[in-house]
Amino acid sequence: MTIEYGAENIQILKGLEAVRMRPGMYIGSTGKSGLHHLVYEIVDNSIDEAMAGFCDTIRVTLFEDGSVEVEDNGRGIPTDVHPETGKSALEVVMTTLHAGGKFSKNVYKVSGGLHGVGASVVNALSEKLEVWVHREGKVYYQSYSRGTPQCEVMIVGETNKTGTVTRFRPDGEIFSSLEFDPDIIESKLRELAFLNPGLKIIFEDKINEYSSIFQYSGGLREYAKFLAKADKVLHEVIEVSGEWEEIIVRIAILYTDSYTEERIYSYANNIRTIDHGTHVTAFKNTITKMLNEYGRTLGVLKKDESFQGEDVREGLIAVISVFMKDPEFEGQTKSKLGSENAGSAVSKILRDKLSEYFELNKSTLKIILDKVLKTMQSREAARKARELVRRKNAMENSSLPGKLADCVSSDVDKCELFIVEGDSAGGSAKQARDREYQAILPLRGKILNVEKSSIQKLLSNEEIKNIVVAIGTGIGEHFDLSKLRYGKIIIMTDADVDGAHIRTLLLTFFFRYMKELIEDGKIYIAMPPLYKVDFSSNSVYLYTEDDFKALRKELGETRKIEVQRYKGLGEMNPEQLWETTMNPQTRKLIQVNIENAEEADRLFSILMGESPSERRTFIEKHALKVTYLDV
Ligand code: 0RA
Repeated sequence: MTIEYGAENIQILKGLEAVRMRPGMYIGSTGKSGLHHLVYEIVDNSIDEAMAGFCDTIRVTLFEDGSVEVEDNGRGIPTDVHPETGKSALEVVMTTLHAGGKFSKNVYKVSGGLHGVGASVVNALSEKLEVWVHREGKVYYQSYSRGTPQCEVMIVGETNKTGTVTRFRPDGEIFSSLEFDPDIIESKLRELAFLNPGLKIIFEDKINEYSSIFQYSGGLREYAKFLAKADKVLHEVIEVSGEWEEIIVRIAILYTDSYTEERIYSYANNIRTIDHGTHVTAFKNTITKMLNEYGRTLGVLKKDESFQGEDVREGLIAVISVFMKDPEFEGQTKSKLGSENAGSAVSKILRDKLSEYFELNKSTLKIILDKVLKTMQSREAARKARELVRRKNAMENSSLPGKLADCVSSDVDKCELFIVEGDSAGGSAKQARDREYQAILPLRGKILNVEKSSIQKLLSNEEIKNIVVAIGTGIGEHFDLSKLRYGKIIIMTDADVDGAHIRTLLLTFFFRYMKELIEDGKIYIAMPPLYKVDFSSNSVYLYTEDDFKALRKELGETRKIEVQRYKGLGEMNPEQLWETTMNPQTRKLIQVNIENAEEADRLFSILMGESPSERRTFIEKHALKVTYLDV
């Protein structure tokens, strides 16, 4: 088959050549993100067809040869031949830059930037692309290589369906990696299904033989519930929507009783605006204003009190989606909505519709006000506690806690602070220690019920305050490493569940408020022995269950052995405590070390979070493990 290269063809080739010369301009990058962008571009066209009301199912398939296929049951890309150019509309769409908009009546189609660049860009960046259009009883087909048609549009069969199938294999000359990440694609498709209620999106991964179907009639309502995951939700999802000056606004609001910061997912024309923008700013301002007004009228707030934005957003999940003509995006990655009128639309719709909703659902309003009030009170309490700590820090050594048995030396690197569970073990430790370098701070038994405490409450706890004052650095934004009073801070707790709780609580506290101490390797966990075994005038201490089992095996059944199992530090006399747990020559210490701070934060959140089952699993898996950890 011969293809004529007229003036117009040359023009087209130039256009697609530009795409191949500077792919980043069209799809953001030639890395993983750009590669995945190709899929979204093609899916986006089918979503447009769905939004226009002509398509209800989209199927996305990953093939073993590295190609992706997107199939929809829309009207099919028009195939009629343009009388002047003699070309099929299909070919024009697939080979002309920005041709998409010409055919699409969808006013919410985003043009320019990284979005909606169209099928032709994907075509230009694919080693091979094939398209099948089912339309008017026939199957039309054309294939391309790097954007250039390999044949005319031809009829390859008959059909009783309508729709478009596009299969493409990205070009190895362009992309640094050709491997699609099925998880990334799957979650993108799930997101699109949430944003387009009713639309069925089928994902099929032929490489891993995995498939899933996403279809949510509840749209954003279901999305908010999905985002809440394990958190306890405080009410039914609130959904408000409306249109103002041709901007469609849809918002879902859901409060959980978690202490986490807000989770706001925002979109403009189905495009995720990671860096938020005008729509989100308007949402935050309006909801804060409204809850303050309600709080005041309903007497929840005192005259001189008001909710801060952060109070209103703690534990909040919100999905904000706007549709508008010609949205403007800002920032390096064009992921922040800049259009001012989107903000106005959100403010207007939210104010009107949310007050209507609260009018009909007073109990929900009350629940939300209570939650926000509690957050405000904790924030106040935390602020007071911080101030107290700061004031204490400012004072001289004389203000060191009375319970602290400080060491003599002021050589910080050599000095150690033992934080000891229980007054009785504290007493033994005081007798056992090397008073030149070792300081002892006993903690009263159960310092706090870790299961029920918010981190804010911790700050006003007397024992925690003592720790902060003894360490000397202050906390949070006032943390000052140069004021550190000990080179090692050693947590010494019993080898039981309570001990594990206290240790986890202290670690959470250090992680949140004195992270640098962990990063600098200043925090340690003491390892008291689990067993003392006496046999034939020998006496050994064993620190792990495994070591104990190994010794039993070694000694066999025949010899007479005496086993003592230590349940708490209090069961050891000062000499034993010194020898086994405190003497730098013989003791075992675990250095607390955050290799992956993000992961640690997540685990700590679970511990402090609201899902009892998740927390229990976490404690069993992580906290208790430390009890029997090998050095
Ligand atoms: C413009 C007009 C018509 C269909 C489409 C675009 C269309 C494009 C894509 C891209 C992927 N799937 C698609 N489905 C439809 C139809 C015009 C008509 O039939 O009157």
